[in-house]
Amino acid sequence: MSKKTNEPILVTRPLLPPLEEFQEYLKDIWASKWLTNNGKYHQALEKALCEYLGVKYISLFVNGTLALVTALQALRISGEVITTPFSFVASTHSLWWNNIKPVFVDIDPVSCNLDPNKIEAAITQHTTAILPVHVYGNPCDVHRIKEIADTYGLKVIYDACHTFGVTINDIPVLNFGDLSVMSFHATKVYNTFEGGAIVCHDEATKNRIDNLKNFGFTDETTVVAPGINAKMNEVQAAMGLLQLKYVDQAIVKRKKIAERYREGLKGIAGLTYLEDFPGVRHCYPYFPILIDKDKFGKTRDEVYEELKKHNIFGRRYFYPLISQFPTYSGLESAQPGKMPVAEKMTEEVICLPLYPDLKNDEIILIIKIIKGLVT
Ligand code: T4K
Repeated sequence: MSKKTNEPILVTRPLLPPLEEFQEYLKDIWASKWLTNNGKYHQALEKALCEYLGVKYISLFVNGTLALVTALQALRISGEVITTPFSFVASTHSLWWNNIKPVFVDIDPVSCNLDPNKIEAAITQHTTAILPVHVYGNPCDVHRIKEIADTYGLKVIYDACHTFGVTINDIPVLNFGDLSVMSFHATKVYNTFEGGAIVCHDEATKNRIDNLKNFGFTDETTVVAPGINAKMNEVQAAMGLLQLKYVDQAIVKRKKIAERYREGLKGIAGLTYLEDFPGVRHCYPYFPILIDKDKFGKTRDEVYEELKKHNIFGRRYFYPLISQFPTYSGLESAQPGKMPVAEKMTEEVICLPLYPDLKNDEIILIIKIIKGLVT
């Protein structure tokens, strides 16, 4: 038990295709001298992703954060936006960059996603949109959120940065909401080193998004909006094309690891984890566990530190809550006690290592260390 593993076991490691296969793409990019600005690999990846993901339109981005910022611009969102505090900070930073006031609403204890039952109470005359996050790739209650949005005339932009290929009853989760934003960061199930995308459902919106990510240009001399430079380059796009060959088997491996964790950690008092949702095809980006200190006998941080002693680095995604960062903690919706579920969860969560190459004996060791803490 006190044995240290040689290499650190990190919360995640990137999916990497065989280098030789990637070098072929690089040679071609070098020969073509076409490095970015809607090159052939960019175009090919948009097409390939539309097919793979089952969506109509996709616009590639240099990362997920700029895709979020641009998605809000594309729909001209302003005023107040209802969002979750339990996510990576970029979800809310995208509002800040658009001068929009975030209004935080508590999460559901089972899904960890924005609780639809608490959204309506937060709607004011200034509310223009809802920005929910499919946290850990688990779909939000998309039908209920649509009902609320339709009733109050609000837009819905999903932060789908954790979902890749996720479906609800065979319907791609990306097809819900007005827009969905993806991240292809190195730490994600599918990566293009850094990268991101916006999924939309009509050509006019796709064109607007494409203009906005290219300085607002519509042709060589016409600028229709104060756009930004958020284009994905050809090296990223080539990586994306190659990754599509390997992502399915990576998800299968992730699923097996999640199943092994569930099997090994079941029945421990004070330790819970999320189960698969009925009818959902998951992508298993993270394996969060929740530690109830009273029932487990140790705090989440004690579990985190014990793993660290063994060279195992879980991560407290998502601690602190976004609403607890100084940029947002002064907001009325961020005040302590307003979001009891999220406030509890952020103190209890730790994501265990999960990536396709994680070895079985490493999983066994992690489970053993956690079980060794049970008093
Ligand atoms: N919305 C949501 C819900 C998100 O989760 C994210 C990003 C975004 C929006 C924004 O999308 P992007 O603009 O990032 O495309 C990481 C990622 O940087 C971030 O993309 C991700 N969410 C977030 C949940 O995790 P950190 O600060 O935890 O990264 P870091 O550098 O500590 O890496 C995590 C682990 O991965 C470490 O143990 C090391 C390992 N790692 C990392 C990198 C970069 C590798 O093994 N290789 C690598 O290349 O944020």
